[in-house]
Parts: sequence; C-alpha cells; structure tokens
Amino acid sequence: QDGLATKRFGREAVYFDAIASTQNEAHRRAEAGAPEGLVVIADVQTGGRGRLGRSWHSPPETGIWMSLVLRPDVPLPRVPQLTLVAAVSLADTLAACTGLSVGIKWPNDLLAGGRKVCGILTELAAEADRVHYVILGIGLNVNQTEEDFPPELRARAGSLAMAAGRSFSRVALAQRMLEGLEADYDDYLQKGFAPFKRRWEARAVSLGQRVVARTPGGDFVGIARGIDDDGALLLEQANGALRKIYSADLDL
Ligand code: BT5
Repeated sequence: QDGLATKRFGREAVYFDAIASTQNEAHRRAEAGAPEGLVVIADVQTGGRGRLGRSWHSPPETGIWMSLVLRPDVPLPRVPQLTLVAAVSLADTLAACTGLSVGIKWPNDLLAGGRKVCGILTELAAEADRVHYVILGIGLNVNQTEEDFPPELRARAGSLAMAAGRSFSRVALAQRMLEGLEADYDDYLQKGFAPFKRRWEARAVSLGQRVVARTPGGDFVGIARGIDDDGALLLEQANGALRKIYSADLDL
C-alpha cells in the first residue's frame, strides 16, 4: 500500500502467497460485506479461472492475479460495460507504464506484441434486478518468459516482459492499475459509457476486420464494426445487416 494513490481501491487488501482463485475469495468476502475497493491478490493461483469454466494459468512470481470488489449502483443490463471500462482503463495504464502498444480484443482480452497478456473476468451477484456486487478479476502476465507458459498457450499467450524485452515491477504496475481503475470507474458512474466507447474504439484490434464470433448460440462471421452503447459488438454480416453480439469469443 506504500505508494498507492487511491481513495478506495486497494486501501483494504488481502494478500495470499498461494490460493485456489482470488476470484472465489473475493466472492466470499463480498458476501460477508466487504466494502467496495477491497482487493484480493495472490502470488500464485492453483485454480485460476477464466470465463465459462476455463482455466487461467497463474504461475508464481510472474504475474498479477487480483480480484476487486465493486458495488456499482447501475442497472443490471449495464454491468457488462464494466468489463469494457476496465479493459480501456487497464490498456491505457499499461501502455503508459510500459511504452508498449496495448490493444483490446473484444470483450475481455488485452494484447501486446500480438499475444494475450491480460484477461478480465467480471462476475456479478444480483437479487431480482438489483446489483449486489461485482467482482472484477484481472490476470496480467508481467514477467513470464516463453518457457513459463504451457505449450498449448505459447502461440497465443505472452507477457509484458516478452513484448518489451525488459521486466517490470509487479507492485508498481498493480498500484498504477488500481489508480487508473478507480478514476475511470468514478468517471463511468458519473458520465456513463459514452466517453469509454471512443477510448475503446481507439484501442480495439479487430475493427474493420473479418472475425468469427463463437457464441453460445452458434458461430457468426462478419466484419467487426464497433460496439454499441451497451458494449455489445456490432458485427456486419454478409447481407450488410448489423448483428449485436453480447457474449462470444472472437477468432481474428
Ligand atoms: C479470461 O478468461 O481471460 C479471464 C481471466 C481472468 C483471470 C483472473 S486472475 C485473478 C482472478 N482469479 C481468477 O481465478 N480469475 C481471475 P477467458 O477469456 O475465458 O480466457 C481463458 C483462456 O485464455 C484459456 O482458455 C486459455 O486459452 C487462455 N489462457 C489461460 N491462461 C492464460 C494466461 N496466463 N495468459 C494468456 N492466456 C491464458
């Protein structure tokens, strides 16, 4: 916490040498009444999670594995915007701290050096249509070398150090990320999503390109044209119609 210039985010922080998943621990703490801004952070995760039950490789002393408790006063349908707000915020912070060009792949991946360096996992607890809390999980590969990744990830995954050719302080990066997130989150609550839409489009890697969106309802091929006010991806299909994609993995 020394050198952390936030009012709320990370002011209360729980650190673990090893944990199954910071995400699960943050859920437990939020259920028990933890305040907005509580951060759960671990040196290694043995059961790190991605979306849809996928696993997140979280080896020791190389990355930032953290989960932040949020209690946003927004309607339930707007919660997916938080993933995009976080992606924009983190991309800007990481670009500023590393000098790298950091791109966003909709909805939740950050790319540097052409590889995925960061994944964001937004999970929500709600009763009826009231948001109880949101857990924002962030997995950032900082100092891994190619050999630190399992073979099946090597073609697509990378670290900031691999992209930049030098290593970075994980503590300093985590602090700058929390500072940026707090400022952007407050902005989002006050001004809404519109300012982030422009920032998002400036960092998006897939705009104007042909992509395949693999959704729970099937695969859709088209040109990625942007996002709408809800954060859905706008996919231009062969017949010229725009289809809104709310949940998917993109193949570029
Ligand atoms: C994500 O899921 O990208 C969200 C990852 C969130 C991880 C954080 S770490 C702190 C907190 N605690 C947790 O338990 N989770 C959160 P998704 O879009 O589903 O991507 C998962 C896929 O990315 C996997 O199926 C792999 O293909 C790939 N992958 C796994 N580990 C990776 C890594 N370290 N770097 C890059 N890609 C990885």
